[in-house]
Amino acid sequence: MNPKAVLVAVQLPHVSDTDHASDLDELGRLVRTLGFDVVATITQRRDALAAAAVLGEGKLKELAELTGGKGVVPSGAPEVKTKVRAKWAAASGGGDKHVADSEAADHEGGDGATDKATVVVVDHEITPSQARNLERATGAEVLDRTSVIVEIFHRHARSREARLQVEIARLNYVAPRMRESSGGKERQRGKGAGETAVELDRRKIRDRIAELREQLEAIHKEQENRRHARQDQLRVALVGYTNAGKSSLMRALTGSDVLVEDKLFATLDTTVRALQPETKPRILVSDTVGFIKKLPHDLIASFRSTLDEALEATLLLHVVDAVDPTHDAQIEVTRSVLREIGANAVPTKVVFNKADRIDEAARQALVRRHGAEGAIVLSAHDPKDVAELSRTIVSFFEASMVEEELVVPYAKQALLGEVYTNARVVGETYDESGTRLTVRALPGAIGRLRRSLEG
Ligand SMILES: Nc1nc2c(ncn2[C@@H]2O[C@H](COP(=O)(O)OP(=O)(O)OP(=O)(O)O)[C@@H](O)[C@H]2O)c(=O)[nH]1
Ligand SMILES: [Mg+2]
Repeated sequence: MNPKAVLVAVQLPHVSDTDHASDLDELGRLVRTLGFDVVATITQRRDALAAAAVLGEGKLKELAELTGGKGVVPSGAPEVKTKVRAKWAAASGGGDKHVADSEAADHEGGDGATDKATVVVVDHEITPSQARNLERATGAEVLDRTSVIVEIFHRHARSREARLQVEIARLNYVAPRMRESSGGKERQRGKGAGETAVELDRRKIRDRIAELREQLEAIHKEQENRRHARQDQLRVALVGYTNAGKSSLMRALTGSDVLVEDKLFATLDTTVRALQPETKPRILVSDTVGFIKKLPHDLIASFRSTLDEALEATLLLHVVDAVDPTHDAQIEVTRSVLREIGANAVPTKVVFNKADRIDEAARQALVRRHGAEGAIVLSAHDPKDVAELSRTIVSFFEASMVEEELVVPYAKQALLGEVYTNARVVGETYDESGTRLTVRALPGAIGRLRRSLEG
């Protein structure tokens, strides 16, 4: 049996009912991705979050009935650390410690009150004292949206790079919240003058972040070299909201076996594969991390290098889940993240995916609204659609390529391989100056080849 969670949200005056509902729906999916059953949702219309514990007194009691707490914020000394915070604090101590995937199971233990929810997830950024008060009133662990996302990233991170990035984001996220973490007082007493425990913790965290950044830097150097080697190649990147079907399209377009899951943030690493059937020169397709609204800023920053892949693409396919009723909002989120990373100048084609799950009227509505911008409506599960998308990609690159003549001197025949990788050779003759090749390639690639042939 999965541990149980209750969602909590305040509907603020400027938020419409539909936005409120879709926010909560998405939060529910995030929480389920983390392995919880969502057993209830408590919402309240208020002008602002209650300063003490997010909800007003009455609603707080209602919530506590689901979690088995008292429903009031007790006055007096604070409680013990929660598990998640304790783990974060432990992780900041050093070592590549990672919370095992069994973390969700931890919540099951404890007092054995299995019918009660053990976690309360708040759909707002809350202060540490609001979190603590809620914990004390409910007896449950309290997470906010950001910590849920950070935790999913943490679970799904596979490569060393993604693990480092998530660890940095966790530390960045936890450090500013350390001030009120309990347990500090006692340690402080034992320490004498100078640094307080909190300052010590913060310094440790900063040192650890610096250390992690160094390791990440080394990985990035390596990647940059690899990217440099690929810079003349034809590159298309799949970007878009989480769960839109980027990896599914990646699989279909490249015949690869990247992970596809009905989970949010299934993909955290960028994978690069050649478009199938292979073209000359070949076209590389990259799959990227998905976006989500209210994505914590430091998470965007830490995944920026993963997204550099998108920045360097010649073409972006912006994949949209045509079935999701909120896809317009998802398109906006994706566009704003692309702007933020500076990828908004890259030519982009919008691809409405999962067309097998919408009816003809909905399909036509999409074409009417977005067809003029060149949007495509398709299904990653339909081989015909995928073949057509593939042809669209190929013709995009064909249109960007130019045909020119290159002379490879006999002394430089070793460069022939490079020409064949980065260009399509459509004609070949020989004379006293060397091999004369008529090639088709992107103008940048031809320029670079020319320089290395003449240099
Ligand atoms: N019916 C239908 N389902 C699809 C289609 N494309 C993807 N899906 C499903 O949608 C879910 C998400 O697909 P993914 O390809 O993992 O999505 P993603 O965009 O890579 O998601 P993240 O990596 O989590 O950001 C999976 O359950 C897929 O099977 C489609 O064309 N039709
Ligand atoms: Mg994916």
